[in-house]
Formats: sequence, C-alpha cells, structure tokens
Amino acid sequence: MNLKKRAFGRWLCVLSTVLFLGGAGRPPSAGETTSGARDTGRSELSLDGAWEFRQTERTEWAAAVVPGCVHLDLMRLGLIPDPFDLDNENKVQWVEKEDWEYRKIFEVPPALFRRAHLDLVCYGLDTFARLTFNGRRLGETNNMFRTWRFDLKPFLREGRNELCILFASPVLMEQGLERKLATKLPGNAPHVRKAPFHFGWDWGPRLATSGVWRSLGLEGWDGARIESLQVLQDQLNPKFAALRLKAEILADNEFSARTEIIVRGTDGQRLEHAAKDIRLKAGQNSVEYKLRIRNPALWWPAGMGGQPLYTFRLNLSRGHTPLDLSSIRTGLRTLTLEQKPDEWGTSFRFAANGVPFFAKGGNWIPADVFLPRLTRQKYERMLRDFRSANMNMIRVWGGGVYESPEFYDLCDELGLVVWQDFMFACQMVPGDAEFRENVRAEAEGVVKALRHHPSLALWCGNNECEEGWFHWGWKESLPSSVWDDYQALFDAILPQVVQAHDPGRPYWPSSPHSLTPGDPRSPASGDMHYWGVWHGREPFEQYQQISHRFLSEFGFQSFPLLETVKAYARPQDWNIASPVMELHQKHSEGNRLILHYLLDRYRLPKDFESLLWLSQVLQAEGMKMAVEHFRSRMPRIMGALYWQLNDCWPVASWSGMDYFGRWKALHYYARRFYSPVLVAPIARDGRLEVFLISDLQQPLGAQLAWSLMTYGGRLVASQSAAVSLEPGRIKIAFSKSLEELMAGEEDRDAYLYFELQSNKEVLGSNIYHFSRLKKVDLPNPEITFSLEAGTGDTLVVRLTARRFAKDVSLEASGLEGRFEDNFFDLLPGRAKLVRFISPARIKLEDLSRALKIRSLRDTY
Ligand code: BMA
Repeated sequence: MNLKKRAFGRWLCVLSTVLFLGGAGRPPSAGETTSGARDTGRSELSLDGAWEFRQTERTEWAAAVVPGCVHLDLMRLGLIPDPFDLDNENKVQWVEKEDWEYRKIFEVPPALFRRAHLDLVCYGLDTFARLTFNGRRLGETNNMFRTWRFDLKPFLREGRNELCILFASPVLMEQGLERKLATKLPGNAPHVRKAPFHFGWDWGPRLATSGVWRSLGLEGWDGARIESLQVLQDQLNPKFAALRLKAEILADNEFSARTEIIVRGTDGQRLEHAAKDIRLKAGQNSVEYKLRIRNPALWWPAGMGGQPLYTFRLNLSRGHTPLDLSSIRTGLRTLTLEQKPDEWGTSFRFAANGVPFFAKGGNWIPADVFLPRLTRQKYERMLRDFRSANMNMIRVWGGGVYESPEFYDLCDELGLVVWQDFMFACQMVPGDAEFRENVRAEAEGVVKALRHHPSLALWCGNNECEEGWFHWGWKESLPSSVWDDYQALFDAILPQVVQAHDPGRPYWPSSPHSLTPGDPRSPASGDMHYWGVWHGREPFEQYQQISHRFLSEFGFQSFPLLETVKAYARPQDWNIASPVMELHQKHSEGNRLILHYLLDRYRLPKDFESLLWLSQVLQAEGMKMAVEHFRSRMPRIMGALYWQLNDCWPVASWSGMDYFGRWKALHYYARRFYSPVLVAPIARDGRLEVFLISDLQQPLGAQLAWSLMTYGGRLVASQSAAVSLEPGRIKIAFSKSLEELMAGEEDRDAYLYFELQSNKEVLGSNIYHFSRLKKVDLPNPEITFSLEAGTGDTLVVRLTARRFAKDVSLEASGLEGRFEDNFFDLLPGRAKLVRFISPARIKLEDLSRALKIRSLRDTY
C-alpha cells in the first residue's frame, strides 16, 4: 500500500493569488445553479468536450476529451493498452511520472464577452495544474477536491481564446513535498490532495492519473451572483416545519436588488412563495428567509418510509433584469447520532425523525479508477442494487473521492443514508500552514456543496488514521508533533468547518473512534473496524464474540466469477497463482487467506472456475455469520457496514458486487441477511439460540416452523410455534442444546430448517448445519428446471431438487441482466421460482441456452 518514494528533483508550484475558491461547487451538468442566459441572468459557456493534449514538450498535440484523464486519452488513441487487462498496469507506470498539457481553443460569444464579470470555473482539476490563458499565467492548483474559480476578464479576447492547463506529475510532486519536511509521514502520498487510492490500494491498481476530471466552463455575470444556498431546519413537527433559507450573494457594488423564493413539493406543486428587496453592498452579502411548510411530508431512510423532497429556488434580480438563480433540493427530517449512556457504555446509533434504526449496508469505494467514466446510469444501477439488498446506509470511504452530485441526489431519492468521510485514509498529515489552508478550503467547499442532502448523516474526519497512530506502531516510531498535526486538522479545523457551515450535522473525528481517548477500538462507545477475521486469521466464529457498538468495517475477500476474470485473463492464466491473476489480487496475503479459510470449511475445489465460485460462497457465509450476530445484538450493536460494496476495476477483493456490477454471492446473501425480518439460528457453547429480529415499524404475529432433516431427504422431526415480533426488537424464539436438537442423528447427516410465516407469506428462512460442510457427503441433488414467461416481459426459472442442494446458483453469461435471487438452498420437493431481471427483452430460447446451474456439490 505504501508508495515507493524515489528521490527526484522537481519544481514545486507556488500558489498564485489570482485564484480563489469557487462557490457551491456543483458542476454545471448537475443543472441546479445553472441554466442559459434567458432566465438566470448568468450566462455560461461549457468548455467540456473536445480538447487537445500532449506529453509536455515531447509529443505533438492529439485529440483529448474533457472531463477525462490522461490514461483515458492515451487509451483512446491506442497509445497505451487497457491498464485493466492482463498485466498492462505494469506497462503504463511511466504515465504518472510525466507532465501532461491540455489545451482548448474556443470562441467567446459576444453576449458573454460583454458581461461585467467572466470567471473560469473548474469543478475538478487532478491535481497539480498550471493554467495559462492566451499565453498569460492565470494561476495554479494543488487539490483535486476543490472547485477553482479564476477571474478571466483581464485576459479574455473577443473571438478566439486559448486555455492551457499543464499537469505536473503527481508522483514527483509528492516526492518534492515530502523532501521539504523533516519527518516521513505514513500513507499513500499523504502530502498531496489527490484521491489516495490512485496511488494503489489493497484492492486497487496504481494508476495515478492527471487531467480535467470534472466539468469546467466560463461563467459571466453582472452586478451579483448567488454563491450558496442553505436550508436550516429550526422546528419540525407533524403540523409544520419552521425553516430558514440562507443565501450568500457576492456583489460588485452597492445596489438594490430583489430576491424571490419559491418552494415546491416532490410533485412540483408550488407550496410557498415570498419576495424581499435588499440593499446589497460590494462584497459578501447574506439574505435570510423564514419559511413555514404546513403538514410537512417527512423524509425517511429506506425501509422506514418515503423519500419526499422539496425544492427551494432563489431568483435574484435588479429591477426587471434577472441576475442569477439557484436552487437546492432537500428533505425534511431529523437524522441524529444518538450517543447516550447505557448499560454497555455509550450508544452509537442513528435515528431518523426520532426513530432509532439499525444501519445496514457497506463501504463504498470509487466505482472506477478512471473517475470521469462514471455516469449517472452506473451510479443509479449500483445504488438501486444496494437498496434492493435491503441496505439503508453507505459509508463513502476516505481513501477515494467526494462523490459526484448525482450520487448524493440518488441517495436522497433512494433513502440511502450516507456516512461521509473526509478524504484521508491510513495516513498522517503535514502540519504546514499551506497544507492546512488547502484542506480548510477543500472542506468548506465540500460541506457547502453537500449539506442540503437529507441522506447525509455524518461527517467523519478520516479512515483509520487514529487507528494507525495507536495500533500500527506509528505512535512509537514517529515524533509526537505528528500527532499534534493530526489533532490540529481532525480535532480543530474540520469540526470548525462543519460547525460553521453545517451546524447540527454530527462530526466524528475518525473511523474507527471511541469516546475513550487513545482507544479507537473500545467496545463501549463509538464505531469499530473489526479485522480479526481476515487480517488476524481468526475463524468466522470469532464474529460472534464481538459486541462493539457499531461495526463500520469488517470483511472477507473473494474472486470475481469467470465471466469477469475473462475480462482480464486468458485461459492460460486461469490459475490464481499466475502472474496475471496475482496482479489482480492486491492484498499480499489475499490468495493464501482465501485458501486458508476455504480449506477449513469446504472440500478442495476441483478446478479454477469452481475455486472462484466457492470463494464467493465462503465470503458470503462469513459475512452472513457476522451480520446475523451483529443484528442479534441490537440494541447494543446498531450498525453493520461491511467492507466493501464495490470495486474500481476487475479484481479479487472484499467486494459484494464486482466492477461490472455483477452481484457476487455476498450481495445476494446481503439481501437476505439485511432483510427487515430475520430468523437467525446462532450456536454458542453447545446451545442453539434462534433469534427473531425485526426492523419493521409495527408489531407482527407470525408462525415459526422448524424441521430436522437429513441431507438425504428424510424428515426426522418438525415443530412450530406462534411468535410475535416487536418493532425494532430482537426476540429469542428458543434456546436448546444442540444435542437435544439433533435427536440422535449424526451431526454430519442432518440440518435444521427454520421458516417464519405470517398470513401465508414467508418472511424469512434459514438453515443451521450441525457440521462443517466439508464433512458432509452431500447427495446429488438432481436439480431440474423449466422456463416460464413471467409478468410483463420477464422470464422465470422454476427449479426443483430431489435432495438438499446448497447454494444453487444460476448464471446466464452473455445475457444482460441478473437473477432476482441466487445462491440459495433448495429443499427436496419444494419448487423455487426465480425471475430474470433484464433491461432488454430476452428470448426464452436464449435464456435456456445460456443458463448454467450449479450448487456446492458441483465444486468437488
Ligand atoms: C480497511 C479499509 C481499507 C482496506 C481494507 C482491507 O481498513 O479502510 O483501507 O482496503 O481495510 O484491508
């Protein structure tokens, strides 16, 4: 994970004073603070699209695309191979050591040229950019997370203009910055404000790219412009919401202006309207509106209620001339982090509108190494798939990026609560004034850009920096001044920024962190990253000993299935120890650990494809064991976010969904272990306790049935009992000795099946195996299937098995879509119907031809 540092002489840029931080920090493509000159008063010229680029002073200018990055441009021209394929990552390492230059020649329309102010607004420059405009120096940047705004007026010509952006090698810049400091800091390029994962991670390639990674454009305005909007919620009750709308307006002189606010509900219906005349002064101004919304519709996390959203639009005008408009969309809710003393220490739980909820979800990493490739469609598909798996929370991990506006908009719409890290991970930080000011400006920009999202629950300072200091030997090996620098940033600057610009939203210094100073792993308070299983080689059963208050990380790796492996390895590489496969396994112990755990529980798989497949079942079983236990400890434990939801390239990793969006066994399992009602049989010390866990909002009467079956198909015993489920509660349905439950059967011959029903609907089911499955002689299940037309255009697979079948999986390679359920168990004589979900219209014959069915017994 550590960057190998090399000594290199390098220019370091001195930041010019020409630049200043931009406003709300939303790319124009998001469509909120922007629109054409006609109705806003502000006029714009997007500079996205066709550009040119070259390797500084070495090559000719060639075609480039903005937003983009140098690797994508080089790939498009065939100048580098696809770094995701084979071992090409190694072959493109030279790119990060070079400087790259981008230019665009463009015409400025006369109407825009006549504006009193013309700014160049860049929503993402990665990272060390020197900008020149018409040959004159405009300024420099040093942070890919900031929005940069430059005053172009003095430089602009009527007609043809040229913008040039020179990107210095981020690696050489890091080395130069590192040399300036006396102490070498731990972390991946810790001096550079660039996505840490770009420098390589234990699931990601090292592809430290450069380029204009987000939109940029010209903004022309006269007199004044709206810099930011904020909605503050003073009171919220069923009758009304008392709100304040605050706007920051920048004016270039003193004059009288009119502001007008319009509030609309989810359906677009106009709810409120008010106007105010104000006297603007030159410089910063603020205007505040007090608003009341009657009978507010509350925003809820997924599974708890709906996600109604309100839009607040502010128009700014002088007389009848519109100057600017800006709008934000938000939801009305309270979303609090409750830390209250209790019998186990201090709680750590989130509550929506006063109702505490168990956080179910995972950790998000950037969904592509090459960020500009991400589209709203890809975000939408992935986020919907998280929600489909009954998740309600996502942690945006601190080693990636602050995600794009679309990401957070979708989280608002889907009810996915966001835990947002600031972008620092597994590192210490420099303490010089320039670095601190840079981070302060970054944090202000980000907080102002994201604070209106109702899904946003928490600002967290960093990922595992405190953990590293106290548990990875840094405290012992580094001077204490490094800890002072840590505290200056994470205990002072960042919480101050949150307090000033987003008061009311909780700030948590690090993940993990606790209320006991110096003990980020305390079980009594705060959140916890539990890595005893995996890094610590402890068995899965160890999860059942955990009683920390909120598990924000725990995980286990698997390989992607063959269809994804095919995207980077040829048949001759299909061996997990081949160089290509090892390059797509970034954790040095990864393959060894997978095999270590696998042989503990399953038989040796017969071939490469079976190994890939079985690694996914192993991972899914591990996470199932963890989450079922965590949920059974509610309300002591109130969150389970597994590591990790997704991938940034095709690779062996902890993800539940691979780079192409294919669901691994884990994601299907998650849909079950995060379901609102869960039956969880958990064995400890020779006894089996069966927990009934409900996240529903109402009590429910149900019937719990259990049967003892042999793998060969004999029903030994069965029983059932009426049970009641309480909202937000767990209940132990029964607790019996394993011996009694086995009723004289051998442990490797029999299993227990549990099913919970209410009004003839199966709310949940689960299986308890008395023995490790490697010891069980699984019978041939003799699975048969037929295909049927379902509702609409869908196709349904009907499956039956003659004998018990573990982890039945359906694959339809080459067809777009996925099966609604997968990696499930089949019981003899019980049919299972599985829908194939596809955006395309799939023919029955095609699905029949592509369909591949297997189960655990097929792996050996
Ligand atoms: C966690 C994360 C990542 C890492 C993962 C697996 O601690 O924060 O840094 O990828 O572990 O090792």
